[in-house]
Amino acid sequence: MKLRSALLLVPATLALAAALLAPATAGGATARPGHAPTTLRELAKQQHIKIGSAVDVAALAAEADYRRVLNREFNSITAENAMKWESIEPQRGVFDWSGADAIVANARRNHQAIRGHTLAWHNQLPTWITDNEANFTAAELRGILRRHVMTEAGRYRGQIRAWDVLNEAVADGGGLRDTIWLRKLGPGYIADLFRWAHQADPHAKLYYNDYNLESDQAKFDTMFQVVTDLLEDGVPIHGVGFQGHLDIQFSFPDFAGHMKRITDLGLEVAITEADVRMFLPVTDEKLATQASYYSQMMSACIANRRCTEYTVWGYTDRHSWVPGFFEGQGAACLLDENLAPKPAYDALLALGGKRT
Ligand code: 9MR
Repeated sequence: MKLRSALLLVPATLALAAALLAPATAGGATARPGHAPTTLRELAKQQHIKIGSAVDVAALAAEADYRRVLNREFNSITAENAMKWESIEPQRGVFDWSGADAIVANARRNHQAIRGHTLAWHNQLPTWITDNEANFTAAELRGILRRHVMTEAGRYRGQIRAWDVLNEAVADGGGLRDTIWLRKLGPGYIADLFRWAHQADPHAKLYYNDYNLESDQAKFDTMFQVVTDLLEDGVPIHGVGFQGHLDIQFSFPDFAGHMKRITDLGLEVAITEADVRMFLPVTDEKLATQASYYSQMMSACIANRRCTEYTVWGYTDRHSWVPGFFEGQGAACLLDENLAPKPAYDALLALGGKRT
């Protein structure tokens, strides 16, 4: 298989990659050199973190090579779309758990932790909700949201390591995002969500998850205030997910510093949706920058003892959301369309060693 044969080339490049990339670690808590891992799963074990990937449920069912590499490389998974509201309850009261169940079953067979994504979001809601916003009373909509959280988190009770309870509720540039939930229920919906999720699955770690927290200071500040208020009110929140959708045209943002602000509160952090996009065509130089960004995100996680997980938003360019959302951009994943590892993959393996 392509990946296996390509892996034989890794040791030759390891020393160079390590020399180039490892020193980027913030705070001096760099991984010590040690036994070089040959898979991300091995790296995860050495560093005592979960290394995960978002899973495309159609590819999981249809592509044996996709499945094989997913299960070999990752000890955690997130459903890319299959656990979102529009997927599981497309019509009111009509549930379709097939995709989510298939992902959970595959993860359990392969001893992978599961990140639940996501209980409350403003995107990928079923039309029976979005089309009826004006018709629902606040009490009715609150009941619908509560029942959704209790049903979904309850179904997978005990099987989910961490839930993205609330996704992207802060606006770009700061302030709470104007969503159906905020408009109809007011800001109190946030605490409600976490309390309901905790009731439904008391052992799951409950996260707030968002993008650009490391680069949009006003957005970070609003999130920080929300999280601090929740903690002061005794609401069960355990972590903040930094999605990590990066673009090599921008400089590498301060993950370590922003993650530390959160972990200083006693919370966990995780990189939950890492990918690093570029304008096509791909060049060696762009791939080197991409490798450095993936590696620096991992280093920031390894350096922070409360960073529990590093999940990529798809591991192969064969299945990536990027080309469909950013015109002219792509090649954002660790492996190419043929599942051959890119320099970014080697750069992550080069961080192998003992966690200090
Ligand atoms: O990768 C997901 C893509 O297939 C969907 O079409 C898209 C719809 O908004 O959502 C993508 O996943 C998003 C994730 O759920 C939340 N953070 C941003 C991700 C990329 O858009």
